[in-house]
Amino acid sequence: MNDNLNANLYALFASRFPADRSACCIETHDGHYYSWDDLERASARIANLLASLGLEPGERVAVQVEKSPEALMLYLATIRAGLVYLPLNTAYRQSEIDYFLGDAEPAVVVCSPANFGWVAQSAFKSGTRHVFTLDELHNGRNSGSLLERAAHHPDQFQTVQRAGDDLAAILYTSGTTGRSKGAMLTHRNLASNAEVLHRFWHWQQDDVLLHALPLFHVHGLFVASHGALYSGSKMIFLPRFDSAQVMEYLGRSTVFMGVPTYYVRLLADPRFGREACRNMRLFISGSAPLLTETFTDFQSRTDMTILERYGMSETVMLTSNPYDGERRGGTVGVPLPGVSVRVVNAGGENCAVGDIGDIQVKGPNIFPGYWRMPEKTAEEFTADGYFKTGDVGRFDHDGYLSIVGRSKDLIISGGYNVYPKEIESVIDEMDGVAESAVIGVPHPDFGEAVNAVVVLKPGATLSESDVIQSLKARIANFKVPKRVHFVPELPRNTMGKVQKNVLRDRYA
Ligand code: MCA
Ligand code: AMP
Repeated sequence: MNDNLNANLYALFASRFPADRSACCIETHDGHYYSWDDLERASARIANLLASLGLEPGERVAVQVEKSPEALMLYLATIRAGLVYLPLNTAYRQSEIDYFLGDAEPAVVVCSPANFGWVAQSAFKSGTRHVFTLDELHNGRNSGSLLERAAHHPDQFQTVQRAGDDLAAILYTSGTTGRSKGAMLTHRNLASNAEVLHRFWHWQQDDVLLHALPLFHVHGLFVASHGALYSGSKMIFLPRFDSAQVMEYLGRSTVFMGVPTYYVRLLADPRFGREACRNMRLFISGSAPLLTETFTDFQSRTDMTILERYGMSETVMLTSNPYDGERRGGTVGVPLPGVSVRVVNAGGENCAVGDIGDIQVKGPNIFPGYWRMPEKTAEEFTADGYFKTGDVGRFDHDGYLSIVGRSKDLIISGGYNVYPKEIESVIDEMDGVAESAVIGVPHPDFGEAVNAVVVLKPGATLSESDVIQSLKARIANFKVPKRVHFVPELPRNTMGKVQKNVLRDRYA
């Protein structure tokens, strides 16, 4: 089959890797170098291993591992083999993993050795046939690790033929009501966004991306690494964001992407300024609102302007401030080429310039729906095919979009989404709790911090630390409230609905 006709995302990337495959593709913080050739061969070996398991195209490979070049190779191998990649936040605990694996029913699960026992248990319960660790030692041995097994397979692999609308990945996003939903993303969704961002942000092959984001979300995986893979540019991989380490590498990098917390933390270091950024071409921010204060502080400290963009797991990137034109603070820029963005009123009509309404979007990057949730999917699209983002915004006269709020009850803490409903359900199950409300309050580092407001049953003696400790055992740490406030009753409106705005004002 002609590879040019193959809509497999990997085939697209491979067609754009540098001619010199011995060039450096990934450099790690601990001094390891991987060439493009290494990337191709390692992903071929893993793809061969996956193929040898007799999986059908479209089966899921769920992955909860620490960030590493090998994790990226596993992602690429999954795509190459025609399988569907399901990345999982390393902070997720057992009850969260139980749900994701039960819902997605992956054929393969890859986890870290420290979690092997409970993840394997959860995986086999959900019908998973194969559980691996990636390459780390397990009980002092590395037998059974995916990479060790893959080493016995050939380093050439014919990328599996896929159509544009075949699934490439599923990303779980929490729901305002009920459980998390798996946003299905196709090869076309991801390819179209990579192409558009490549042009819009003026990626060049000699760019060097300083990669400090996690690899299990859209930002680190589909925006950052896809940008570098598509333009054949080198990446410097840091295991996590650390401002001192980022500064150490900025002098050798040209592009950096982060959530607003990264910029707040860089600016908190007095050494950060023009000199540190002398080699840099582009700083991009997204995943949460960038405060105007951070935007202007950054400008005055570095003489550079952060480019803010906006996206979602369901849609990848939607809007961006321009590369050449004015980057306007407090806005997320203009719709990307090929993406249609509209702001509508309660009646579904387009709002006038400056008027606030619901943001709806359409384009080749918009997901086809939620995994095994056709009714939920139907609810989230309009009759004319626009996806309802749940974000609220307005356009200005020059076509720049500002996000002014959310119609969905969502907290974004340090770039991670937290859905109050999920945390409230876990708190409400605790002995002694009558009811609870979870809110986001402004936080200097995380943008918003999760706070819980709890009403106890008569006679109950739970303390703030009891609630926090109990939550830490059950949910990912970034979702755990930083503060728990006890009140005799929750404020309600005449309809009986909890007035979260009153609580937000009280605890801000
Ligand atoms: C860690 N902690 C947090 C967060 N991260 N608390 C609230 N919010 C957070 N985001 C807590 C831990 O539970 C721990 O608490 C304490 O902080 C220290 O943990 P540590 O791991 O050391 O924190 P850190 O390394 O400083 O991490 C903070 C971080 C990280 C660097 C801001 O959260 C991060 O990299 N965030 C980026 C998220 C991201 O990639 N989002 C993109 C989503 P304790 O001590 O009590 O245990 S993709 C997306 O949104 C869309 C599509 C888009 O537009 O991009
Ligand atoms: P996720 O569900 O993780 O894909 O997060 C998507 C949500 O993050 C969007 O619906 C927005 O609410 C928010 N978001 C992403 N980028 C920005 C931004 N630049 N400014 C404000 N909110 C953003």
